[in-house]
Amino acid sequence: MTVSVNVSRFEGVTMAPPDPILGVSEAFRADTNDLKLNLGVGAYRTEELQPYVLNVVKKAEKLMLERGENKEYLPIEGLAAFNKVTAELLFGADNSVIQEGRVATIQGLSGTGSLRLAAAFIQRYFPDAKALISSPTWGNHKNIFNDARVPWSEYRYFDPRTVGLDFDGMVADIKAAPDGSFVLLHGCAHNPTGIDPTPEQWEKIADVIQEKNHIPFFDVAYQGFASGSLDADAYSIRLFVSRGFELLVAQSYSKNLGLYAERIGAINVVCSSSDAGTRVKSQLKRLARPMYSNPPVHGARIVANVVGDPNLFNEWKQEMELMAGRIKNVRRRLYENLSQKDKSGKDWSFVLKQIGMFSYTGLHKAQSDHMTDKWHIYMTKDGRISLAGLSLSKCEYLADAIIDSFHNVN
Ligand code: KET
Repeated sequence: MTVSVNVSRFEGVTMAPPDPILGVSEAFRADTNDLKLNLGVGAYRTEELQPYVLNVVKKAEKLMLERGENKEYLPIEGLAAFNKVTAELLFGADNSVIQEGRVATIQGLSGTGSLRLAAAFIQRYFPDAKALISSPTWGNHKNIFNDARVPWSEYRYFDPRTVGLDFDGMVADIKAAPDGSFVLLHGCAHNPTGIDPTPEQWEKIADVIQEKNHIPFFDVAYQGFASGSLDADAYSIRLFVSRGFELLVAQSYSKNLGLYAERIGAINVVCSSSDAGTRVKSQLKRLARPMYSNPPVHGARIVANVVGDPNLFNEWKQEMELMAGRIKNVRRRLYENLSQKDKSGKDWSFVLKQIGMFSYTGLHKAQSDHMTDKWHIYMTKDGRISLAGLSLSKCEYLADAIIDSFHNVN
C-alpha cells in the first residue's frame, strides 16, 4: 500500500534564515560578476585568492598513506596521540596541569563541536549557571548556548567611540553577573572586532573572574593567527592556568592548520585534581556517545603528525608566520589605500590596530548591503571583513568600496 500525501506533514516547518556567515558564501557562489570578492567567512586564501592546503598537511597525509593506516572507530574521546599534543600545544608541555594529569581533553568536531559539547556539559552539571558572552561575539556562540539550553547574557566589549575595548564596561558586567557564571573569552584575535585585552587587562579580568567565582571558558580558534606565534597567542590561557583557575578551552585547527573541512578540534577542561579530571572526561564521553558516537580520524592524525614531529612542527610555524604575515601585509595596504583615497580626514588607523583574520570596519547593515549590491563584495552584515580572503591587488578596489559605502549610504 502506498501512502499518498497531499498536504505535507512538514507544513508547520518554516523556512530558516540563511546563516549570517556561511550564508554569505552561498550568496557569493551565486554571483556571476567578475569583480566579486568573498570577505565573509574567515578562511585563508592565497594572494591569488585560492584556498590553501599547508605543505605540512600534505607531508603528514603522505606519511599516513605510506603507513596504510586503517579506518577503525576511534575511542569516544578521540585519538590518544592527538589529545596529548593538542593539550600540550595549548598549555605548554611542561605546564603543571599537564604534568599532574589535571586536564580532561577529548577530541571534538572542530571548534564548534567542542563548544557545543562543553555547553551540553554545562547544561547537565550546572543547570542554574549562566554563560556570559562578549558583545559582539562570533554569531554562532548564541546558537550554541541556545540549542544547549544554557541561558546567556552579554558583557560589553566593543566601544564604537574609541573603536577599541570597552574595558570598564567589560569588567563591570562580569562583576554584575551571578556568581559562578561561565565567562566565554576569546583566547586571542577576538572575532569579529580584532581587539584583544592587553596583558595588564587580562590580569584584571582574571581578578574579577576570581572574585566572582566565575569559570573561564576560552574559545581558541586562532592560535598562531594573531601574532604568528603559537606560544604568544596562548598567553591569556596560560595566565589563567598559572593563577590556578579551573577552566574550559575549546580548540580548533580549522584556521591555523587550514583543516576547515576535517572538523578537528578539542575540548579541554582543566581541573584542580587529576581525579576530577578523570570524572569530567568520563562525562564528556557520555555526552558525546549519543550525539556523534566518536570523532573522525583523518584530521586528528594530521594534527598528531604535525604537532608531534619536531621537523614538521617547525615547518608549520614557518607556514603560519607566512599566513599571518600575508594578512598583516593586506591590512597595511588596505589602511594606506583608505587613508590616501579618503579626503574626509577620517582616521582609519583602527584597521592597523586590529589583529587576526578580520577587520571590523564600522560599516552598518545598509552600508554592508551596499558593499555587496554595488561592489560585489561579500561580507557579514555586522561590518566585518575577512582580510584572509583579500589580496594585495584587491585592496584598492576594496578601499574605494568602503569609502563610497561609508560616505554615501546613511
Ligand atoms: N570560534 C570562533 C571565535 C570562530 O570564529 C569560529 C569560526 C569557530 C569557533 C569555529 O570554527 P570551526 O571550524 O568549527 O572550528 N569562525 C569562522 C567560520 C564560521 O563561522 O564557522 C568565521 O567566523 O567566519
